[in-house]
Amino acid sequence: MKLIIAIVQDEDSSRLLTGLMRKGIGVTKLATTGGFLKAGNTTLMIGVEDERVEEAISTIESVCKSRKQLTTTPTTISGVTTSGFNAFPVEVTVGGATLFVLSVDQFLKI
Ligand code: 2BA
Repeated sequence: MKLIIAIVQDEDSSRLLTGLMRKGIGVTKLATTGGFLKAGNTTLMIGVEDERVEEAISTIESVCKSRKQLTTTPTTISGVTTSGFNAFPVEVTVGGATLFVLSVDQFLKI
């Protein structure tokens, strides 16, 4: 068995939950925050049998889209780092999904 940890954008999370549940793939949704943008995103914990990992990944691929987002980056003026004030906008491309696929030693329901 594998545990897929999928970090996705909030906009895609509802459709992805529905898509996975329709296929009988169990999933748990967590509200999370990205370290760089410090904005909300969604982390899904998806436990699947080894032979269904590709199916789960292709479901994620079909739903999650990359998007461009504007952020402001701190600037340094005279050695002083500013945040918000004097910051300039920078465009970043947030990926459709960031995935970690881990091997599961034991899967128990008690
Ligand atoms: P954030 O950390 O908020 O990052 C959002 C997007 O900002 C990233 O998209 C990337 O395009 C950009 N970015 C991140 N760090 C950067 C940096 N140091 N310099 C310039 N641009 C940077 P993604 O790479 O698609 O990541 C989307 C979200 O996935 C991340 O949100 C974070 O929550 C998670 N993530 C990405 N890599 C991770 C990792 N190695 N470990 C844990 N979580 C990760």
